[in-house]
Amino acid sequence: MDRRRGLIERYRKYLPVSEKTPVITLNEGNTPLIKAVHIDEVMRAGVRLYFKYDGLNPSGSFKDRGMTLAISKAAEKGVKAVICASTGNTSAAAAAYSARAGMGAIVLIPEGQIAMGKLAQAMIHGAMVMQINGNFDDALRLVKELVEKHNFALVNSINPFRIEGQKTAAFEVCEQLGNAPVYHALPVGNAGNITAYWKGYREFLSEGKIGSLPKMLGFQAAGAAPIVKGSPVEHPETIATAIRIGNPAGWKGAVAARDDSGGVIDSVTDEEILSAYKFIASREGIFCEPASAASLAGVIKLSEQDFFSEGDTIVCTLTGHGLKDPDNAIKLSRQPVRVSADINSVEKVITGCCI
Ligand code: AN7
Repeated sequence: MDRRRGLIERYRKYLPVSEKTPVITLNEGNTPLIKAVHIDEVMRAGVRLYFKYDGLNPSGSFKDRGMTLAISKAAEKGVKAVICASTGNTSAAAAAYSARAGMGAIVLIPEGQIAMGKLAQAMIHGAMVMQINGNFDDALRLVKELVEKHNFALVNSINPFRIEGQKTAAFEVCEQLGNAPVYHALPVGNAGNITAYWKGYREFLSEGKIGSLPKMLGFQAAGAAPIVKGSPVEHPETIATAIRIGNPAGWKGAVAARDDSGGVIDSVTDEEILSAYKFIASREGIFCEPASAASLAGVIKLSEQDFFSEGDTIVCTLTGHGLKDPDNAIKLSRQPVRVSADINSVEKVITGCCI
C-alpha cells in the first residue's frame, strides 16, 4: 500500500466517497505510533504505552483526517465556502484544505483564546478570521445559525464526514500494533475524536481485522469538564485552550464510546496536564500541545488509582503538534541563559549544567 496517498485513497472502501468525489488531500494520516521508553517513571503498573503522534499531520493536528473528507465532499457539492467555529486546530485545517480546494473559509474563534501557531495558520492560508467576544460554544451556535441561511458547508465535527475521516486513526493504530490496544486514551473537547475512534475500532472488528475492542478513555480539562459533571459548563477555563469547550456537540457519541467500550471519561487539572506535557517533551522527546497531553495526564491519574494491570497496552493520541502553542512552551520551560559572546563565559555556564 502506498502510504503517501492520503487517507481517502488508502481507506476508500471504508469512506463515503465515489469516483465523482474530487479528492482534496495533503497526504494526511500515516502518522507514527511511538513507544514510550520512560513511562515506568510515571506509571505504577508495567504497561506498554504508545503515542499516536497525530501532530505530524500536514497542518499539525488530527483535524486533517476529518478535513480531507469534509472538504472533498464540500467540493463535490460545489459549495463556494466552508465555515467553522474553532479553538484553533479546526480553523487551521479548514483554512489549509479549503485553500487547496479553491474555496473560501470563514472561521469564528474565541478572541484571545487560541494558540498563536493556529491563528497564524488560519491567516496565512487566507481564511476570513473572525475573533468573537465569546467562547467556542458561542462561536458554534453562531455558525449553526449561519448555515441555515447561507450555502456554506459547516466543517465542525457535527459534519458526519469529519467523523468518517477521523476514524481512520483507529484503523492505523490497529495496523501498526497488529491488533487493538487494551486502552485508548485521548483528550476530549467537542467530543468528535473519541466518537470517531470508537466507530473506527468497531468497523475494524466487524471486518475481522482485529479480535477485540479497546476500552476508550477520554479526558476533559477540570475547568471544562461538562461530560464528567453531567451538565454544560457556561464559562469553561483551562490552559489547554484546544479543549476549552463547555457544551460539546459530540456529547452523546462520547458517552456511547465510554459506555459501550466499558471505558472512562474523567477530568484532569491544568497542573496534571502540564506535568504530562513536560514529561512527554523532556523524557520522551515528543513535542505536543498542552491539550494533547491530557491523554497521558489522565492515564497517569488512573494509574495512581491502580486502574491498569501489568502488560496492558495503552495508546495515547497526541492530537496536536507542540509548535502550535510556542507561548506555553516558552513560559513553562527553563529560560535561556544570557551570556556574553566569549568562550570563557560560555564554558562557565556549561560547567554548571552538563559537564
Ligand atoms: C489538539 O479546533 O475543537 O474532542 O475547534 O485541537 O474531537 O473536539 C479542537 C479540539 C483535542 C479535542 N486535542 O478533540 C477545534 C477543536 C486538540 C484539539 C481536541 C482538540 P474533540
